[in-house]
Amino acid sequence: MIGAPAGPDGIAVLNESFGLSDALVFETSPLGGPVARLTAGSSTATVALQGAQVLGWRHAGVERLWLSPISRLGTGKAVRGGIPVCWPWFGPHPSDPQKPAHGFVRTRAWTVVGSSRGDRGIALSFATDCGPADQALFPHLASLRLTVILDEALSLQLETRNTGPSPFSLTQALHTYFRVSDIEGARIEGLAGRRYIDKLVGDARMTQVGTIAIGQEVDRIYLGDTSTVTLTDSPADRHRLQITSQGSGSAIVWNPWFEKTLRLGDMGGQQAFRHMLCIETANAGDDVVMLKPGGSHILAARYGLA
Ligand code: TA6
Repeated sequence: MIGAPAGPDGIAVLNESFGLSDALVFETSPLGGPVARLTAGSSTATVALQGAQVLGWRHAGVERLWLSPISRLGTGKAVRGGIPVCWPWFGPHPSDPQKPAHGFVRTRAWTVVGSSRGDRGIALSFATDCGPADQALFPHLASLRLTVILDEALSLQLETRNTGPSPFSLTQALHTYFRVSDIEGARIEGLAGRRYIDKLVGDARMTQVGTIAIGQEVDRIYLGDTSTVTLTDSPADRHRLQITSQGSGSAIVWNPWFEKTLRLGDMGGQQAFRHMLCIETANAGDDVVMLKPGGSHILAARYGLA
């Protein structure tokens, strides 16, 4: 296993060990840390070793993910945008507000553990463990592996294995920031009739009626069958993005709108909320994963043009 590279030597070792000619290249990102650049056909993706976080995905000539223009790697804070990995809890810690929101693996260096090229695309795998040093945060032992696959789509598979002697419960998310031309033109289909927890109304339980349009701050955990969701950029948009999930019983829809954008302070502009929309494949809310010793669970998402 190769840890986070220390400068050019580390990048050279990664390319020697896992590079795949021009299809998979490791380099130092302008954001200030090591990244992998994947190329498959006309698509490209960029993944940081920090958090095993996808930072960008360009498909059919269009950048599909939103990334704050003031994002930086190596600051100790999660990068705002792309696909942060939230684990082993989603949102604030259920009982200890001192613990970091969305868990503690999105800011750490993951280890590259494998790469492969198939006839249609590229796969790159990262790993990290929840070990003795993490027990104050999460008193269990676990191994994580995130595999990113770039072909005619972008797929992520997050596998958790309980490597300790005791069972534990887990909530998690692939916290994906999609780029939209203008939030008020975006539409989300596939969640009509689903119950959701409205985080902005005291966790009130509501039911989605029809297609989702966004005209204010939205922070909802949809429950039940959320396995196929479609994002349309605008009514005139021909490119409908389809999100298919596995191992997930919940999906979060989030847009901070204006006031929360100001409070967050790292969105890169007061109107940044107009160009992003989070649709997150998760196990969150009532959707909790229980893992026995030796058990494992895969949370997977695939993004492609419908
Ligand atoms: O997924 C929605 C959410 O839980 C929001 O409540 C907001 O906190 C967002 O995640 C971003 O969280 P972060 O810790 O990355 O600022």
